Amino acid sequence: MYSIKMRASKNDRHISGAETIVKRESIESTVNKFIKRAFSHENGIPDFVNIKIEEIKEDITYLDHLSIKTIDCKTKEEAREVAKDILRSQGMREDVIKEAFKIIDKGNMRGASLLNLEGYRLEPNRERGVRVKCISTSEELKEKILKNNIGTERTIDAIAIATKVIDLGVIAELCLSDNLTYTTGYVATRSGYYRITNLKNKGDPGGRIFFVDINKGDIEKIERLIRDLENKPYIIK
Ligand code: PML
Repeated sequence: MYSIKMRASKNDRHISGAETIVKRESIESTVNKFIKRAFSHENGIPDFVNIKIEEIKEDITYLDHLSIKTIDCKTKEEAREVAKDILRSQGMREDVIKEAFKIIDKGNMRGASLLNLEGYRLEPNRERGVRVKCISTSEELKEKILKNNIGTERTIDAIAIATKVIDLGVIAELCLSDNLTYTTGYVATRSGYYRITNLKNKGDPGGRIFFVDINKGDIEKIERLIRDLENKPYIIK
């Protein structure tokens, strides 16, 4: 199996990214699809596109996806209350939740932020953040999501990320799309992947926060988690 990753930017600003894990015979068609995606993103035409193809030598973890539920909200305020309720139910403190939204609303996040239960940011490089890589959604799951209207194309990538991070011990994930017009975000926990409509307004920035129960001094644990988030291969079915 091979991991394929695409990253597109303009003037050093991230425009879009995608990744998957495929068999040898699907490499070419996947690369073509990713090139098309890079050049047809509503956030702009890139001046730099990076495509990386790597053989996966590690064992791949095959995992069932978190259950998906959509919660319809009419306004950003209502949506954020729903998101906060879910985060509170996982033991997150009010000030930490507030900090999480503040980080996302500031914008320009390239990767996710790791926030611990005391509200300390644990990612070693705030500019870069943490990237969840080496993941893919099975063809069956993609089809199920789209055919049954459980979610959208964006849900396909996001459910793989959310299922992987929760499996690796992240308590909850809060995500808003960096796509300027995509306003549905989500909160993921062990109990499911909650899509929340209108979690941001059109034009607002996006970002990802991983809430973790790790002390800020526990460097070994932080490094292990980042290594696994970035490199441990998962296929979500
Ligand atoms: C992103 O743009 O990558 C975030 C996607 C959020 C998807 C929410 C949904 O399931 O619709």
